[in-house]
Amino acid sequence: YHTLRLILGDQLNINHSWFKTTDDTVLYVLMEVRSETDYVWHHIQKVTAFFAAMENFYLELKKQNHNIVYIRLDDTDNQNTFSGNCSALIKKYNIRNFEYQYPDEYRVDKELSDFCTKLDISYKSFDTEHFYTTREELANFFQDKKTLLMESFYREMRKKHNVLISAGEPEGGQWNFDSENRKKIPKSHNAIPPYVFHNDVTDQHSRITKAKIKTIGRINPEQLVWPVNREQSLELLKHFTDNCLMFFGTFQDAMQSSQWSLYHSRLSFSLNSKMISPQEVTQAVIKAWRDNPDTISLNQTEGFIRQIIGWREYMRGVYWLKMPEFEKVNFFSHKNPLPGWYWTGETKMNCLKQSIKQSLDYAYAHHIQRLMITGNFALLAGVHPNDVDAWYLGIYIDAIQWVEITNTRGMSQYADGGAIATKPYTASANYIHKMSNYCDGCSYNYKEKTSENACPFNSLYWNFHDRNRAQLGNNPRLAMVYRLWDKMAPKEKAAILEKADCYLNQIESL
Ligand code: FAD
Ligand code: DLZ
Ligand code: SF4
Repeated sequence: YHTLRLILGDQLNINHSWFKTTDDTVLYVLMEVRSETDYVWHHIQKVTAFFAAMENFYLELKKQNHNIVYIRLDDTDNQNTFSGNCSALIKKYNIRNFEYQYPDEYRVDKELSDFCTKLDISYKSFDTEHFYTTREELANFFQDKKTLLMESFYREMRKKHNVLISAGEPEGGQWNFDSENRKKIPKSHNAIPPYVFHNDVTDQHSRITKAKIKTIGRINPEQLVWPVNREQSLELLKHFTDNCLMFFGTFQDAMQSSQWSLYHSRLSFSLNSKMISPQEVTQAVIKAWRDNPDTISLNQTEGFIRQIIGWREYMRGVYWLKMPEFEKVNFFSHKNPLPGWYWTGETKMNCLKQSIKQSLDYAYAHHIQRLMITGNFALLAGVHPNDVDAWYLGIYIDAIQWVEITNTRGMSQYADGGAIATKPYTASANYIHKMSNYCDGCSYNYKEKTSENACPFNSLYWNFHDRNRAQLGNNPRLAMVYRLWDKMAPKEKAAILEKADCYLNQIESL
């Protein structure tokens, strides 16, 4: 072979121009490596899903007559890093040219560019041909602007890619229909069950177990629920447009006990591994909306499109703008460890118990559970963002650092001091009660702040704003919060702060 082409586990894009023609001088490689399985404690479903998807991709390329090697975890000559295995292959096959696609993660990007500068053969890197935007596009867009406002980036994306635009104007005369969305699930409403697969990943699972890789969460390796190839990813997309899109916006922020995904698409793993593209998801959703005007309204459609061409591309751009400094930011100087029950779900707080248990069961929680339950609590409790990141980066099926850290450290923990969010995403029990039925089955009382079994979110909420007043007091979006706090009687304030201290001191047993 003349050329070695490396494919990373999250680069499973069969429509990439690399694969348009076969070339006998090109050798492709996919590899299971400890550098990727061990940089954090991943959920076992995430590692098996990545391995299974990688193997299916390997089989597909083989079927299309490409030369490809697949290095398994248990191969005796596995060097367990991308660069180690590539070096060995370059030597073995007397390769004269090395090629790879831009990694989405800073760490891997650095590993590969360092590797290349040491090579004595030629090398070249390629776009992944997946995202709407390039790495630098967001930085260029915001160059002369003071803030990184998602909404302005999103509108630009709509116009540039002609998505939900008619005669130069936003479809329906508005860019955003959020005011029609975000309803609680009514008692009489039965949400449809999640569409799941039954993939047998016992092979991958036993490899991981034998290698003694430290993982978290639960799995039934005979029935992995996640899509592990392109066909299944497209099937999940079809299920979404047929059955979920019609309620997506309406119930986007709702949470319900024992309902682990409601009307969310669960396409994040398929997208982040690049088995499907954001363009085809966008097109399918718009087609479903146009074909079904009686059942699918614009607010559902726009709400979903904003996640794909807005938030997802935005987070990617922010990642490349802010890394590597982003890994270190800690605006509030938070230092507390993550409570141990984040790893077990063993807490009396029902909202946290439900959100964490389902994360351990399915490697999944939907956005509002991540932001307003687990993220909100960690922020109020002053947990070090490193601990928060390590948890989110491991536990979710879709967690790859570019989209994990921007959402966690940035959006959820406000550790960037407001680069992404205009105010910290905090809430007391009032919000959780409004958007879910969690409080109905809880040992704590959502209405209480200081009594014996008062909901911890209530006192911690005020404690957070009181202790961070120096940093947040001038934020106009928090003026109301501080006005309310200042209006409270000194005795009540003292009781709330005392209750918060008491809860923080016994956080492991909450
Ligand atoms: P849906 O609700 O159906 O949304 C559709 C798609 O839109 C998603 O698949 C995703 O690709 C995209 N999307 C939606 N919201 C966001 C967002 N805020 N940022 C980027 N893309 C978005 N998403 C990840 O893909 N990986 C992560 O590691 C990740 N970590 C998160 C951590 C925290 C603390 C928070 C608050 C959010 C995180 N998100 C992450 C964003 C979002 O919660 C998930 O993308 C979503 O829950 C995935 O489920 P879904 O496919 O059913 O999404
Ligand atoms: C997440 C993951 C895991 C668990 N294992 C592998 C692996 O063994 N080999 C691989 O190529 N990729 C894996 N991945 C995905 C990578 O971590 C991902 O490609 C990088 O983070 C670059 O974005
Ligand atoms: Fe969560 Fe408090 Fe409601 Fe319990 S009462 S579910 S802890 S918000």
